[in-house]
Amino acid sequence: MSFSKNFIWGVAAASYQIEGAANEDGKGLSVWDAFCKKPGKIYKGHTGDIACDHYHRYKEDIALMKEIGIQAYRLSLSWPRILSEGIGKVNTKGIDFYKRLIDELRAAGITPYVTLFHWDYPLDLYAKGGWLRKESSDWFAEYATTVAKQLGDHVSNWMTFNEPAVFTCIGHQIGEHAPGDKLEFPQLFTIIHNVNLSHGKAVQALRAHAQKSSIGSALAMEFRVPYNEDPATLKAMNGNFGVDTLTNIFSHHYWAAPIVKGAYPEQLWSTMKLEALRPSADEMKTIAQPIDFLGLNIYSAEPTTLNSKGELEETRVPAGHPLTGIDWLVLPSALYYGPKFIYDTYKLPIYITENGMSNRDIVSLDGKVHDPQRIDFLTRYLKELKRAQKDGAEILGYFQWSVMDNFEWAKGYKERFGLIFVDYCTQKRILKDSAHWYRTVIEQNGANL
Ligand code: GCO
Repeated sequence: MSFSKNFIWGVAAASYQIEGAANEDGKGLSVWDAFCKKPGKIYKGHTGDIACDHYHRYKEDIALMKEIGIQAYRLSLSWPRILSEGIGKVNTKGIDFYKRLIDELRAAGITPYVTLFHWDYPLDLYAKGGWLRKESSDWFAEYATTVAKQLGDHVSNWMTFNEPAVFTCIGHQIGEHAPGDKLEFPQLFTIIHNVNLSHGKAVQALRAHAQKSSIGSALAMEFRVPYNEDPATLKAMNGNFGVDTLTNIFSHHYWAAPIVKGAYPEQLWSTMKLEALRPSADEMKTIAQPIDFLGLNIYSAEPTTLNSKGELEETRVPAGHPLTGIDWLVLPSALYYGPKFIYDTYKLPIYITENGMSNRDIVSLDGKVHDPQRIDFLTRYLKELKRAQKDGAEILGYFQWSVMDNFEWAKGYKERFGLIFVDYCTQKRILKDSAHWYRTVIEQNGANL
């Protein structure tokens, strides 16, 4: 059995992780440019200053995507490359880069899927108070309007945000990602809400200025999967595969619920003592603009079993349970229960906007990069995605993370997620075995899985 007709096979990457050219052609600084310079924050002091030098090598990279048979490429725009100070004057050279990139993709027959914000927040706006400021959603709307006017004739698939839960939690609560803040509730809720408002206003801007758009957001939320699909656990979970704890920013109630249903959970106001921050009905209406799809970034999940008291709890997996290079649990059924749960709950078509694995890839003596683990990982996960589609979830496409090895945030260049190997000393690219394998998956629309 293959995936549905018109299923989209893509790859993904993000501006700060691959572009480099951190100080070129009028680009302003982002919080990541600044964070990487702080001692001890990033593995071995790595930075995204050069990264994969994609800013200069995009033609070569697109040619490689074409060789793999990629149908769609999910890229993100660097906000401070387009508006050096975040708002105000447009940096024409920055916009021109994205126009060239998009033209090149289209000429290669690859559809661009553009994410407005994948974490490289303008440093100047952060200095003004960033996401904590009431005005932050208007700043984002100004940026979205600029993008829609400049690129809207050539792009019809948009995502407003990438993983708002991750940059809010890891960047502003735990402080391990830029900007490195350690905030608590209620301030965290202010950030969550301003990000959601920004999403709504950006959807309005895209609808107003971009042609024929299909719009969504790429969310990372935590899912629980029944470990070993044990029937008793499955029964107890009763169709709820999301995390509901309100202190956990990865709960779908903070992200999918407001943007699709226009509501945060009612318990938030009393349990989390946030009554004073309860948004107005008008704001919730702005947030819940009609969108066309939900994007899900899924790598793993919380394995769940019943304890001796018959309660559901996160299970301690047996010693030796498979892990990826970055130490994430291999749990292929995350790509079944995650999308199925979100589809059943929110009734919107779904794209898997990220999924993949980090692996300790090396260039072998034969000059090739053999990554059977990645092929095995992707096969297992994609089989589960096929099962979700067969069981009724409307899944429009799949974007493998990542097209090439790149800067993995606080882990620097240690983690290799790519289908294409990048030698960071020479910038030489090598198609890994998994890239050749992915080509056959695309050709057969997944029938060989
Ligand atoms: C994220 C981002 C990507 C990562 C990828 C692997 O999930 O953190 O969207 O930028 O590189 O997910 O961690």
